[in-house]
Amino acid sequence: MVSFHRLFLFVLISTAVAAPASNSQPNSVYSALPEWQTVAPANEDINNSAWSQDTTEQVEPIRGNTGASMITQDDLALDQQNPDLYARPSTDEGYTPGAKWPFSLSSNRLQTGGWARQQNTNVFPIATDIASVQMRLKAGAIRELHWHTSAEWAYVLKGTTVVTSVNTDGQVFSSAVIKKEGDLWYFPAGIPHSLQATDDDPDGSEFLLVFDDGAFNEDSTFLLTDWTAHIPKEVLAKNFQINSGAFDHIPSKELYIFPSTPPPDDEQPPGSPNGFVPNTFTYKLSEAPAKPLSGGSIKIFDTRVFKAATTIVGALVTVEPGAMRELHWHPTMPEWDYILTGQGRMTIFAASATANTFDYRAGDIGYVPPSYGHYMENTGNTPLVYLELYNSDKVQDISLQQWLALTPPALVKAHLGVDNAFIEHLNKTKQYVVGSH
Ligand SMILES: *[C@@H]1O[C@H](CO)[C@@H](O)[C@H](O)[C@H]1NC(C)=O
Ligand SMILES: CC(=O)N[C@H]1CO[C@H](CO)[C@@H](O)[C@@H]1O
Repeated sequence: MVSFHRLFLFVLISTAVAAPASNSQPNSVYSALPEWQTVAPANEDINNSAWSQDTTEQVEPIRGNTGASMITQDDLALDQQNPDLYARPSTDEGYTPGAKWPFSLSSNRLQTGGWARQQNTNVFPIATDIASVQMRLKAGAIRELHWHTSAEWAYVLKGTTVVTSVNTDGQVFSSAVIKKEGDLWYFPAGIPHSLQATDDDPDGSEFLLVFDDGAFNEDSTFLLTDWTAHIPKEVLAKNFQINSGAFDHIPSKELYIFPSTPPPDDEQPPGSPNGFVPNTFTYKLSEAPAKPLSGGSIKIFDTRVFKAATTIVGALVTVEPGAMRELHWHPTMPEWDYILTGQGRMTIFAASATANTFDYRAGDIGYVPPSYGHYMENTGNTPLVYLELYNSDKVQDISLQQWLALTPPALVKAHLGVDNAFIEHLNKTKQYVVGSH
């Protein structure tokens, strides 16, 4: 059938080329079969998940009449959590890099003051441009004074954290208490800072740290105590112009995360003769209004509202059950996702007939390289809330629907074989999150 159409098309084109040129006559090429009719329509086979994510049933790698049962032992819990891997949709093809990393698979560094676990290219190679750390500090505990070569962006998950910082002009960062879940902080690359949990919450605090470099390693940051432990005492004494006895108690190795007394309420840093940092290092995302959408809501933050955060920007997205973050891509920005609550699935389209689907739940990380087409669909019965972050200074995307709505209809029809009703239905406004259908 296909070859017949191809032949037919060839004959028509040859005729058109051979015919004498005439602008007044309809060109015979116009009667050529549209290309979409010469190619088999997209597969209508089973395209939904073979079972719901997190089912407790015995699952098998079977979809319709493809696949077969598994006859040896397998990790059933993981199979149940990942229906779109274990029995992938028929629309998946080839192999993209893995685009899911559960923090549960990160090796957790336990300290007397709390813990920290990280995701970077060591464990999640696709994420070349963004790494992350989840950290818990007990009430009063300190993540010691330090700096690092990448910038640090943070999202408060729970509790109150006091942050301190000083910039290269000796200006001090003042409004330092990050109280609310959903608020942000940001420290530019190389700028020193500290974090300390207060006892506002008896559990202290927990937060998500995101770095603008996929190879970032939490164990390779520059720590105050690690440095002083590696400087001759007389050099320390000369530097501070004081007797070396002042350093009798400096630690012999780094402290990293350690217990301490909770800071008093509203403790302020020492006043600086140079004043305060010009662009504050915190942003109250919790107080920013969410833009309501047909399938949920979105809060976008970038340098237009949070000036200091020049390398990590993004959106807090809420997708109601059955709804979906629409098909889109980001022209040049890699996307890093963190699921806060609920569950969802995402297919990343890598061009060259390559697309894989991944299932996510709270605590999982997703990643989408620049320009890869994708969506995020809520597959659960509760709202899916997640962070979509980009290593960029602006939030930018191309919506598939908006693109097609703003393209000449004949061109769209020639590609997809859609009718006028579809063309009229296209919305020229970016939807972000579409409702269930
Ligand atoms: C297009 O989308 C906007 C925003 O969601 C909505 O307000 C509007 O009603 C839609 N227009 C049509 C014609 O559906
Ligand atoms: C076999 C199957 O479930 N096919 C479905 C693929 O998706 C479309 C659109 O949701 C459904 O209409 C089909 O029933």
